[in-house]
Amino acid sequence: MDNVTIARMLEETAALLEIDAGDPFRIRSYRRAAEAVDQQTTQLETLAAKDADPKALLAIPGIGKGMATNIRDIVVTGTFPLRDELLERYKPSILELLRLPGMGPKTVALVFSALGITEIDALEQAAKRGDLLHLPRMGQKFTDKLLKGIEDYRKNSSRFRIDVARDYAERIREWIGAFPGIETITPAGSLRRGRETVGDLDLLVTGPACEPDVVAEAAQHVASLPLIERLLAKGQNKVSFTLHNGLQVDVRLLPRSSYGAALQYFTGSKMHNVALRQRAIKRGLTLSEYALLRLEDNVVAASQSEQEIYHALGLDFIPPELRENNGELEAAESHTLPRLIERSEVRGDLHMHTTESDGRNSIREMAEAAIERGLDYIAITDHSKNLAMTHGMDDARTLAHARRIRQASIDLAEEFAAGRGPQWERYQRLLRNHAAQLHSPVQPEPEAHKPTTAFRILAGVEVDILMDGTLDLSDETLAGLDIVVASVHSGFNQTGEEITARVLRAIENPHVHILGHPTGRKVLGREPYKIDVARLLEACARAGVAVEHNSQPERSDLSDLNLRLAQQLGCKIVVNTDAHATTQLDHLAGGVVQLRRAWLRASDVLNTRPVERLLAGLRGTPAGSLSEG
Ligand code: DGT
Ligand code: CA
Ligand code: CA
Ligand code: ZN
Repeated sequence: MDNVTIARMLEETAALLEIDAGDPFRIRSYRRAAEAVDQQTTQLETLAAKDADPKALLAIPGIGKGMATNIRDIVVTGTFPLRDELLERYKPSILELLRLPGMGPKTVALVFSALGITEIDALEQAAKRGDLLHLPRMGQKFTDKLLKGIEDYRKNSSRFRIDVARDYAERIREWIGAFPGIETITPAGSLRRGRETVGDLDLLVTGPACEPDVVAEAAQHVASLPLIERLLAKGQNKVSFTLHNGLQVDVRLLPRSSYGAALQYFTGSKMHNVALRQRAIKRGLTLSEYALLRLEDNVVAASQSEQEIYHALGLDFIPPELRENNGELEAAESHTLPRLIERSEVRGDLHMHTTESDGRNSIREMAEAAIERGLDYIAITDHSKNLAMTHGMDDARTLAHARRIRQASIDLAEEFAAGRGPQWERYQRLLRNHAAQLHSPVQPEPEAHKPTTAFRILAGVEVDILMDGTLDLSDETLAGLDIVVASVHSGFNQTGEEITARVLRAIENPHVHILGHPTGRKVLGREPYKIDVARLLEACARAGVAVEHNSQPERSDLSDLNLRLAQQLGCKIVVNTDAHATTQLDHLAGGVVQLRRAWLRASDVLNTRPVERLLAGLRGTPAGSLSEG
C-alpha cells in the first residue's frame, strides 16, 4: 500500500463526509491528513508497521491519534471502518458524481436524499425526465448544463491526463524493476510521445529475465502487482490489466535482441509507423515489431536499437515527441530536424505563487526549491485583488510584496558573495555525491554545476484581466515590477468577439510582459474560451508580449498545436510552472515535453536565456530578433 493510495482513501472519505453533512471540522481533518500523507517522502507503510515506533505517524503534522489508527487500518486491511460505513450508505459510484459540473457535495447529497441517486446513469435519466426541476435551485438551465457535463465526462473518461499516467508508470516500474534480471522498463505509446492525454499505458520491459526460456516467471511477477484491479490477459510475454481508475496497462516482456524494434513499433504513432513501413518497403526492407529485415533474404538489418532502425532507413533519429507524421520523416531525411529544447536548458520560471495569495510556500522557500532544481532565477507572481478567493493583492500590497521579494533576492546575493547559502550548499552536496559515486559508470560533472552568478528573484504579479480588458492594478504599480503576467480568470461565457477584444485590449497595456495561460482550457475539463487564437497570437507577436506555456498538467496551455502556431507567427514564448507549492516546480519537465511536441528549440524560448538577456528580451525588443540567440 503506497502513500498515494492511502491519501486517496482519506480524501474520498472527506468527500463522503461532506455528502453526509458531517462536522466541517472533521471533514477538514481528513482533507489535511490526505494532503500530509501525499507530501510524505517516506512510505507510511513502514511507519505503520507493527514493529515501528507508534509515535512515528503522530510526528507528521496533520495526523492525530484517530487518523494514525485509520492509516494503520488501511495498511493492514486495505480500508478503515468509517470509510466502509460511508461507502455502504452511499455506494462507491457516488464519488463519480462529484466530478460533474455543478455537482458539489451539497447537490450530490440533495439528489441522493430526494431521488436516491448514487450513479451517473441514474442521474442522467432523472435529468432527462425532468425530475431535477422539482428540486430547490435546479432549473432548466442547471439540467441542460448537467446533461452536457455528463456527455463531456463520458467522452473524456476513457482517456487520462499524462501526469496521471506518468505517476502510475513510475509506480509500476518500481514494482517490475524489483524482479531479478529485469534491466530496462520503458513507457512507450502516447506517454512516450508526450501527448497530453493517454488512452492506455504501454510498458516495455527487457533484461535477461525476459529471454524466452525464463520469461514466464517474470510475467508472473508482473501479474502479481498489488495495484492491479482486474487482470485482463496474461500470456507468455504480455500482461494486461486495469487499475482502480479504469486505466488499462499493457506490459510486454521482450528479449534484448528485438527491444529496439519493439520500442519503435509500440511508441507509434500509428500514422508515423505506417509512413515508416512504406518507406521501408520502397527500400527493399520490411519493418515489424521484431526487426527491420531485408525483403530478399530475411537478414536482419536492424533490431536492437531505434537509432539503428532509423539510420538503416536513411533517417536521422526522430525524437518520440515528433512521431505524429507531421513532416518529421522528411526533416529526418534532409537532416533538418530541430535540436529540441531540453529541461536542463530552461534557466528560469516566471510564474509562481506564495502564501501572499493562494500559494503554500514563502518567497524564500520557492527560491530555495528552484535553486535545488538547478534554476538561475524565478519571478514571484501572486494574484491581484479581483481574485478575492485567492486573497489577491491591491496596489499597496503588490508594491510591499515586491519590496520583500527584492529583499529576499538581495539576501541570497549576499550569501552567495560570502560563499554560503543555498546555492553553495547545493554545490557542496553535488561534490559529495560525486565523490561517493566515483566508482559508478555514470560520472556526474560537478564543475558544470559550480555557481557563477547569484540566483535572482524577480518581483512580479499575475494581474487579472478584467471583463472589459482593463487590468486589475494601476499602471504605476505595474511599472514598478520586473515581470507582469496578465491572465483571464473570469467571464468564460463571453462570446468570441468579446473575449478576443478583451484580451487584445489587455496586451495593449505596455506594462504587460507575458500573457498567462492564453486560452484558459483545462485538459479533459474545461473548453478553451471562444477566443480567436490566431488573431491573439498575431497581436502578441506584434506587441512583443510573450505567450506562456503553463506547465500545470491540467492546463498545459498553450497546447502543442497552438505553440507551433505561436512560433511560426514569431511570438516570444515562455514556459512556466504557475507553481502554488515548491513541489509543483517539478512540472517544468512536463511543460518542456509539450514544447518539444511543438518542434521548439531552446532559442525559441525566452526563459532559456540568462536573466539579463531575458529581461532585455521582454522589454520592447522586436519579436523577430529572438532567433539570433
Ligand atoms: P493511446 O493509447 O490511445 O493514447 O495511443 P497510443 O499511441 O499509445 O496507441 P496504442 O496504445 O493503441 O498503441 C501503442 C502503439 O502501438 C501505437 O502508437 C502504434 C502501435 N500499434 C498498436 N496497434 C497498432 C496497429 O494496429 N497498427 C500499427 N501500425 N501500429 C499499432
Ligand atoms: Ca497507449
Ligand atoms: Ca496499448
Ligand atoms: Zn492564473
